Amino acid sequence: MAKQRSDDPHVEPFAGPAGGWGSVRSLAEILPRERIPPEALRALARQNKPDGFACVSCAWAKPADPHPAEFCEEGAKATAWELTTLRTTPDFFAEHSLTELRSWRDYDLEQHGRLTHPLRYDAATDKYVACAWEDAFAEIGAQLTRLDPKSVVFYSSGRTSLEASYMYGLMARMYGNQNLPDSSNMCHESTSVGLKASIGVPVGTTQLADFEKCDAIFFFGQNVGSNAPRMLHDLRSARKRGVEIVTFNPLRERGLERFTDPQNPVEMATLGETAISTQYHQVKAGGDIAAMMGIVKFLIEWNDAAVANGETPVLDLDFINAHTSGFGAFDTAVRAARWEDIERESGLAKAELEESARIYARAKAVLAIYGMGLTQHVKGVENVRMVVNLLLMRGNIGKPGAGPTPVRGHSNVQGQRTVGITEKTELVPVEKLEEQYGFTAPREKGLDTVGACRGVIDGSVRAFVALGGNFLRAVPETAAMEVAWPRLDLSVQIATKLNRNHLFPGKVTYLLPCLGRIEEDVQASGPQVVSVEDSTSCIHGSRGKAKPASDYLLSEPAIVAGIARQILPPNPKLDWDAWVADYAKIRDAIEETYPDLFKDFNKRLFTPGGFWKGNKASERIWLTPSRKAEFLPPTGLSATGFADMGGRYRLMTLRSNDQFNTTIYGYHDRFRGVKGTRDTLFMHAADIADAGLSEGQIVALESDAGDGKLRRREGLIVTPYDIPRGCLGAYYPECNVLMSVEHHAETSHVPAAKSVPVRIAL
Ligand SMILES: Nc1nc2c(c(=O)[nH]1)N[C@H]1C(S)=C(S)[C@@H](COP(=O)(O)OP(=O)(O)OC[C@H]3O[C@@H](n4cnc5c(=O)[nH]c(N)nc54)[C@H](O)[C@@H]3O)O[C@H]1N2
Ligand SMILES: Nc1nc2c(c(=O)[nH]1)N[C@H]1C(S)=C(S)[C@@H](COP(=O)(O)OP(=O)(O)OC[C@H]3O[C@@H](n4cnc5c(=O)[nH]c(N)nc54)[C@H](O)[C@@H]3O)O[C@H]1N2
Ligand SMILES: [Mo]
Repeated sequence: MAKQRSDDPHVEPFAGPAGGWGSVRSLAEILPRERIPPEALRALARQNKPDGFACVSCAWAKPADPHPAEFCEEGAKATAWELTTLRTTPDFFAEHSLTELRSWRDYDLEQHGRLTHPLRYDAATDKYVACAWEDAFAEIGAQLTRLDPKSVVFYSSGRTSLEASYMYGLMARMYGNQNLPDSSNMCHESTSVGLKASIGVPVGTTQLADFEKCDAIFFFGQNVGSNAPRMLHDLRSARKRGVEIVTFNPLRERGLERFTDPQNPVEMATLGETAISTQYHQVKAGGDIAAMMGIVKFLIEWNDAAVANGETPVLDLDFINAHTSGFGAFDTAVRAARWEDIERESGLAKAELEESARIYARAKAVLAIYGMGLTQHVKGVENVRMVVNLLLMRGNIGKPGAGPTPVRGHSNVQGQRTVGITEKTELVPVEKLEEQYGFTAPREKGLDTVGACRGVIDGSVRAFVALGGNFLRAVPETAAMEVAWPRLDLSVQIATKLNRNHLFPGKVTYLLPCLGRIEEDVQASGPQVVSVEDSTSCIHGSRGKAKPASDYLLSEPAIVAGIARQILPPNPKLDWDAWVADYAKIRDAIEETYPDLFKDFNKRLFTPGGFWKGNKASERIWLTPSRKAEFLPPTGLSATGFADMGGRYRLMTLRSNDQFNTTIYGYHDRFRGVKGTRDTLFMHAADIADAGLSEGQIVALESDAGDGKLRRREGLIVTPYDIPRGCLGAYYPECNVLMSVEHHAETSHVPAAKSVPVRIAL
């Protein structure tokens, strides 16, 4: 039986800061729940330290000079989640059929602890049963060999190491496809596409040291207190230096307002706290292009006046002339934009935008930090390119303290892309791989996440292999996907804990348990290390030391090799066994493929703070077709991609403070004051009144995608909240059922999870 949800769900304002005693208390609840013995806590102390393990939570940079305990509440939760002493054993599966488990909540599925044995689904009993690794590999191999490679998808989630990712991408290409969607397709792909087009690199240009040199930070759509809490240290020191932090977010997120450093005894003892944002603008969901348009409109106006009066120009005209292209068209578009449209689309008053523009115009070096609030929109790529437009106006790229700073999600999601997890041929040195391994690599574009979903639904995808993640729960269109999944010929899931995707079997189904990054990984040559790339392009070694959760676990590289050996002919140029025996050899192979990025990879692995793989845009070398940084006028002011109309709302699907993506740690969202439920529907009080609803009323949402399909989510509790009118907030992944797979960002195909058109139904 599924456990009952904690009683008395309610919402009350949270008065405390981010961090502080609240985060310490939150940990004190988690460690006993995961039955973590005190000695395991030592693992926490080694997190993000040279020769320790790279935290399995977020991708934020890890400083060379770490704090005494370089971990945060969220990192500690993620560590505890992996180190838990609870186990999901074959006995558990003997007791519970998949039909029964499908009625459980995400939380309860994972709360049984780590998977211990390789499992095969038995359709006769509707249960998973333990099997031998060699049998699993043999049958997976037989299935994949029989299928058309174009009908097979190799998904990966961004926690997987550089070593396993490189092997996985190579295996797919040698097998015959680049159907390599990853979690990045649902996340920062708008960054990868947008920044590449604008400045020639797919990643941010800044590093931690830039936080010490900036004098203003513009912060868009990232909930730092919950999703990258270690960055609060960097923001706090910037504030203490007097740096202005201008935030754009529909919600007043606590981490962006105030922070108490839980590792600072004085702040903790005195209940001191640092105010983070100096300006807070509650922009409408999808209103950032309009807001930035307002700012640049002021800059142009002030520049005109300065030039006319013979004063120093407000724009960095030398930079614009020497380094950029397209300014003329952009300038024309900005002058043509009307204030009434800007105010309506952003939801912000001209005077507010003027205040932000003043700060921008005064600052010599500006960081623009952003997250899912920009990328997960139909115009997500334009959002990113508008950030670049704003930065280029005053030369804020390629100088100390300035530049676009996308906050990546999973701890190695950026790195996976670096080493070949992509469906796009142009992002991979295919000729180099062909020469290195003696094969012909596919050139046909592979499936991304949206393509894979369409293929599962229309039946053209026949097999799905997942290296981590919870694809079926994280994607849009979850109801249709759950119906279609059992039609797959083969479903293979490589995972650490049971999740909802595992409960939907294909005709042949394996659930393969792997080591987590915190665990000791001993191979023929001895204990191994792996590596990850953080948000600032720094690469870190990671040494797991905890005792593995079970003797039957294999490492991710060993599992990939186990499959590869079955589906690929013997190759004198590639010895999978030798790679698994000694991961240093995989790193040598990575270095051979990417000599510029990974020079002396093995030697530099444990460089304090990581080693930087370099970034041409940060040197003002623009790898775009024009060899300049590109201004791009937006095609409109709204990022939502749909028209407003009566009864239609913009739904933002959000993370709470108590989850890591589809992993639900608990039912509280401390900073937003939510206790005991994830069924909250955040709504403006005036909208509640206008819609004739009342606080606490239970409603349904229906998607308003206009494609004739009914998508519905029941049981949401109407909750008055400080949120712009016309916008709603509710939690991901529970509301993914409302999302159409066709409602995604143009060109990057990131599902538009931050403005889902919905109506309220009773
Ligand atoms: N503890 C923890 N850490 C995590 C994760 C986790 O789930 N839990 N997930 C990891 C992953 S994979 C990722 S991608 C990141 C995600 O981290 P974030 O990028 O912070 O993602 P979200 O929590 O989805 O919320 C984004 C923020 O955008 C705001 N927002 C929504 N719509 C808009 C808009 O139109 N404009 C603006 N300006 N803001 C908007 C929301 O109010 C919210 O504060 O975190 C990573 N780290
Ligand atoms: N509506 C809506 N949808 C969204 C989002 C949103 O904001 N709103 N955010 C999107 C984003 S940004 C992302 S990144 C995706 C996340 O999509 P995914 O990355 O696919 O999902 P996760 O929840 O991170 O995956 C959790 C599972 O990973 C497995 N796992 C954990 N650690 C390991 C490991 O070390 N190895 C292996 N092999 N498996 C492991 C566990 O079994 C766990 O259940 O969701 C996207 N979906
Ligand atoms: Mo993400």
